[in-house]
Order: sequence, then C-alpha cells, then structure tokens
Amino acid sequence: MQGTINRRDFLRHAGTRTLALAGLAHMDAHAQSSKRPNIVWIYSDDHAQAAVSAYGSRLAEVAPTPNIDRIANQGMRFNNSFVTNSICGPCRAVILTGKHSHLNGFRKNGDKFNPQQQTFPKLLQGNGYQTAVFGKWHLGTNPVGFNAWEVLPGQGHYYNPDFITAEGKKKNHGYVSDIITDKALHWLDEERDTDKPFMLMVQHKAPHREWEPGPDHLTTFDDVEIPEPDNLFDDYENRGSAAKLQDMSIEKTMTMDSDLKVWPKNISDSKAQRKWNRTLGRLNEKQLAAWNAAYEPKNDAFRKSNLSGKDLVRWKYQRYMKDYLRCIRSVDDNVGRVLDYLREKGLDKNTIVFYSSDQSFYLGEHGWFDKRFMYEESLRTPLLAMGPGIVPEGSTSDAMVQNLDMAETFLELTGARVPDDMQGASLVPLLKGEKPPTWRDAIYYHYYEGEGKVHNVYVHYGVRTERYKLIYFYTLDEWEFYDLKTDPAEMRNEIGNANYTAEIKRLRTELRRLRKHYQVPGDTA
Ligand code: SGN
Ligand code: CA
Repeated sequence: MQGTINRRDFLRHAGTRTLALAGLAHMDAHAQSSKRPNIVWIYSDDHAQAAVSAYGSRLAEVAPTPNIDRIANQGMRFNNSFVTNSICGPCRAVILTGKHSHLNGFRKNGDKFNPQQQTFPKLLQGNGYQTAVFGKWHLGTNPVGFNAWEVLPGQGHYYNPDFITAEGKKKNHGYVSDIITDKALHWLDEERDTDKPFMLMVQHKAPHREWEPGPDHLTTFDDVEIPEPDNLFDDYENRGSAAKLQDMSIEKTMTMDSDLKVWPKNISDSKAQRKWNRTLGRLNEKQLAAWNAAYEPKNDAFRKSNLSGKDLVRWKYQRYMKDYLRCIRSVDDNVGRVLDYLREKGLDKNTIVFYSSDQSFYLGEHGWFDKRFMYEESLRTPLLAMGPGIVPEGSTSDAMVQNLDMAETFLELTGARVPDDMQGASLVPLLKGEKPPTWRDAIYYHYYEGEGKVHNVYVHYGVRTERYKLIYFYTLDEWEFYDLKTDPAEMRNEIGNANYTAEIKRLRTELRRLRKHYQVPGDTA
C-alpha cells in the first residue's frame, strides 16, 4: 500500500512539481521520465466482452484469451465498462477528446474528425510525452498530436494491408494484427526518444467483419462446438419495433461469400467480384493456397449437406463464431508479444497497459452480429488495466465507467491537468482500488447513424443505471424499459408494465438531467 500512497501524492502534486523543475537548467529528463509512467493502450475493433475469457462467459472455456487475461490477472477487470455511442469512429473520437459525440463533432462513421480540437495526445505531448499510434484509426483525417503514426485507411484490410503514413500510402506484406504489432514494437525499440515517457496506442483491425483469420489460426477451433446463446432464435416478441426492423441477423444479413467464406466456384456477378477483390483477392498465391486448404474441405462438406431452416442458422453461427474467435486468437498472440517485450526490456515496471475495444459485439444474442444498439451486448466494452504499484493485482471494479473517461485517465496518470471541458472522470482512483462516493450512478448513450444506413438500427438515446435501462427511439417515437436484474438478456420491454411506473418516471427525469449536464442540443422527450 505504501507504493500506492506515494503514487497518489505524486499525481496530486505532479503539476506543481513539473512547473518547479522546468526552470532548472540541470533538469535530468531521464530521471524525470523514469518517474512518470508509460502507457500502452491496446484497442481492438468489435471485440465482445463475452469473447475475453477474463470476463468468464459461455466462450471462456472453448476460446480462452490467455494473453489478454494476463492484464486482468496482474491488474483490474472493469465489470461495468460502457460506450457512449456504439460504433467505431465515434468511439475513437470519444477516447481522444473525453467528450460525447455531439461535442467532439463525430457522431457517425463517415464523419470527419476535426484534428484542430483538443485531444489527450496533444496534451500529453505538450507535457513531455512521446506519443504514437499504429493500426486502425477510421476518423477520416490523419492523426495529429503523435510523434509517430501509421494507420489503416478506413476499415483497412486483413491481408497485405496498406497503411497511411506521413509520407503517403505504403503496402505491407503479411497479416494485419502481426504487422500492427511489429510497427509498435519497432517504434518502442528503435525510434522513440528514450529520454521521455511514452503513450503508445496499438489499435487492431481484428476481429472486425469480415472476420478473416490469420495464417496461424486457419484451422483453430475446427474440432470444437461453440456454445450458442439462449436467444439465438429470438422472435422479438415483447420488444419494440427497432429490434424487428434491424438488418444485422445471422440468418438474413450475413452473406455466404465474404462473411461465411463459402464462395461460388466461379464468381460471375460484379458485386461478388468487388467483395472478392477487397477480401480474399488480396491474398498472394501462397496465402490463398493455405486458405483454400483450410476452408475448401469444410465448404465441400457444407455444400453437400443441403442445410436449411434452423440447421442452416446453426451452421452459420458456428462458422461466424469460429472465424471471429480465430481473429481474436491472433490479437491475443500479439498482446502476448507486447507484454513479453515490455517485460524483457524492464519497461513493465513503469508501464500501465490497458486492453479495450472500440465497442462490444453481438455473438448470436438476439440472433445478431454487429453492434449499435444500447442493449447490453453492444453497450458494453472490455476494459482491463495493469500497472505495478498502482493497480492491485487480480482486482475488479463494478463502477460504471465509459470510454468517455479514458482521456481524463491518461492525463491524470501522466501528471497533466484535466481540462474542465472534458466530460468524463479519471479512472485513477478506481484503478487504485478506491471508489469515490460521488462516482456516477447513471450513464448517457446516444446512437446517431440511423435507419436506412448499414444494418438499419434506428437512432436512439437513453440512460442506464445499475439496475434499469430506459431507451427512446425518437424517430419511431417508442420507449423501451428493461429491468436488468430480472431480465439481463433484455427480452421483455416493460414500458407498459404498471409495476414500473415510478421507476420509469425516475429514469425519464434522470435522462433529462443527463442530457442537460452533457449539453446535448435539442429537446428531450
Ligand atoms: C462495415 C461492415 C458493417 C459494420 C460497419 C461499421 N460491413 O460497413 O458490418 O457495421 O463497417 O463497423 S463490411 O461488410 O464492410 O464488413 S465499425 O466497427 O467500423 O463501426
Ligand atoms: Ca468497431
């Protein structure tokens, strides 16, 4: 505990101390950097909490993530970690700014991030940190505030991916999760200024759709049966319209070719050709030969089986999940490489490592894949953190935290001041095993991409407390209310249940309060 108290005192006084030292001509930058912690932020894309074995879900036994779990075992698992707007670009903009989408200006994928605005990497740089980002970015404008960066264009590609660099676009050979990690380790090893502390963001493309496994894991899980969720065949009874109108079901939305990897023997139409070009068409001869050797025998067996109805959905679920989990296997291997590197170089003693994902994902719950909804599976995101001397080993936190809190956390950890206009709260007290009595007891959510866009999820906003959730689908003018204690899978919309009238009223008041507090423009119903 002694170490923890010292660290807290250091953090509290860090601002004053830095100022005082700045005037000293003989200031030893190296000595100073050894006191301020480094940060490694490992951030994957669409990695469901349920597919991190440290969270102990139905998948933990069949598809463990031993390296990611090292972070939880040596540090903390956040049990109630949520996003503010469950879609890629917006989540990344929230992380950078510590502000909700309506204030950072990035509400939907396809928006352009305004790089002029205040972000934590710029503030860290100004405070003497080296900053770097490698991998998925998806913000429409190039990174600003980084000493080094190489990012994927848009969604990027799994095989032989291009990267945008300060010198233009560059093609790389190999598998994306390995390449992103190679770049990050190369920067740590050979390019950074070792006199300064660093903040490194390792941002994986995997396990995003279309779930293309790497060469090391093409047949992993071949002999395993992936457990199904209880509501794989949800009929959306007792729910609102939005759940029925979505276009993200395993049964109807998933494509046989690029999603499920059963391509026709001859591709004749131009749409399929375009999909081939952006997926398996990128593999070189050797990579494609390995791919076909792994998939074609399984595909032939499937073609012969003539499955239909529920059996076909079950087959699709197995194929989807295995590919998704194979992609995660490569992410996990690469997390292991980063952790091993830090340990070998002795950097682990002064580095705080986080693992998270832009948002979670449906793994067949409600019959779905994808995200977007404020329902639990996509509202949540994994969040693990380890840091010797700060984060107690093998600990957990039940506090409701959001991606909105990360910028503030990084700033406090590095001894920088948290600007007043950031909207989250630093997780530093929680990381030390304390829960401030004033910690939030409700979170605000708003999804903007909307109907007519990919997956057809209607716009909505809402509030979640520890037990209840109230959602307003405003273009449908429909409210939904769930009791997460009695109905954790959200199968019964209780908005019309008289037993909940008082609670619903309370949550409507809370929703109005939160929208005012976060300066959301427009009226609240
Ligand atoms: C692509 C995917 C969608 C996915 C969005 C957003 N289709 O359009 O399924 O919801 O990205 O994902 S795909 O066939 O091109 O893979 S996000 O993670 O970037 O927000
Ligand atoms: Ca994503």
